[in-house]
Amino acid sequence: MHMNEKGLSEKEIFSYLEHVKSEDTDYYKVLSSMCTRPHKIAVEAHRMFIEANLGDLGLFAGAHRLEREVVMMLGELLHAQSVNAQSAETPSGRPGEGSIYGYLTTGGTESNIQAVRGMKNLATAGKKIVGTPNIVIPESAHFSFDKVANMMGIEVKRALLDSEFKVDIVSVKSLIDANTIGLVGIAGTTEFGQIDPIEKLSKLALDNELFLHIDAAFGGFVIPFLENPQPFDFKVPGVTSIAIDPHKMGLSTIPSGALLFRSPSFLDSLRVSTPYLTTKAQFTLTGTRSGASAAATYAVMKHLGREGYRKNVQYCMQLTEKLVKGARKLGFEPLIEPIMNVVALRVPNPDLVREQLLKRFGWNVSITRNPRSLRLVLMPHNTARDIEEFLQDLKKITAE
Ligand code: 0PR
Repeated sequence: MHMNEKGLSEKEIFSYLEHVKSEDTDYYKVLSSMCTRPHKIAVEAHRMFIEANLGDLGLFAGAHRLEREVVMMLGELLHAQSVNAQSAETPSGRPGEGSIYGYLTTGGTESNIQAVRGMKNLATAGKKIVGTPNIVIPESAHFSFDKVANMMGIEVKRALLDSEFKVDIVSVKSLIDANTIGLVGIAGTTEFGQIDPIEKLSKLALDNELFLHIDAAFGGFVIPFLENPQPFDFKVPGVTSIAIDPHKMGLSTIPSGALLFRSPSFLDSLRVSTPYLTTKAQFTLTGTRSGASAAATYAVMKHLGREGYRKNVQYCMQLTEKLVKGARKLGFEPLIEPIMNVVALRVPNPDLVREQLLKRFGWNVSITRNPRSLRLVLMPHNTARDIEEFLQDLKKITAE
């Protein structure tokens, strides 16, 4: 592929793009993804703000307003106390008083990186750390923490899981030492959809004066809308930061993530001066960043409201129950009773079953690492009929 000297016509370009797009899935028969088709109102709003750059807030005051409003709505959802939203940068460069502190990221990976970067900056400014600072995370943490370990000059220690795939508090405790700066808990693990014992982690964090980051990239738009939500957010006193992704169960467009902090000192610790911009400081990891995703997230959150998200979660949970019930009839048990719309199914030879499901029937499923099992994420793009068909296909493959 080379760049031609003379430009091609729009028609030529789009005929090629149509052709290439046909290689993408349209989410039909996808049971492996934590993303889904964005809500159409999010797509419209995204288009409307397509050129907005939140890296230069002075030029894009409107998009910035939408970012602040989204941060405020997310703060409310996650029980942050105050009411005036404050996004990552303000014209004065200083976070305001009585605010919800946070900004829109590109997703869980950036949020996790920034949360740990904030911990490191604050801890090394305050504490006498001799040697390499470390954090303790669950064994089940998303691989974005491998990137944290690789880029941040801190040690990442992994605590064992209990029989229900929640982090084992005794193991976390045993890994804390004089160089530990923070803990991580997960509210909606990537592989099992499990929620760590956040209140116990909170107590450990408070007793040892540690930061506690909650990765609710997936669960943030699920747990608040479950029938019996478990405590995972700022209501739990030791929680210092939360990652939540509108581009997963929030039904917004990619790239829409968010990182919220309990206190302004966290944002301040991420500050970099931006001498020649229209604003004095930036607290974000990326410089140029999408205002379109702020508009998309604003639009879908306002349009759906709590009721809309509750219905969305109810729908996905009904699919989850249907799948588990059907799988049990075939003799396959889930590794845990699903907490949210993620199912890990114990089937014989999961790697082979996965391969056959794709090759023979076109189903995209994934696999958990330890133990190896069939991982299925039930998303708004799936239907009850799909689940019935999937179960029939699973039966055919496993009966042979
Ligand atoms: N934290 C948790 C708990 C996650 O599940 C994920 C992503 C992240 C952080 C990182 O988020 P970003 O990828 O937005 O930076 N979990 C999904 C996964 O790894 C991401 C995904 C989504 C993968 C859709 C595939 C896919 O089709 O499975």
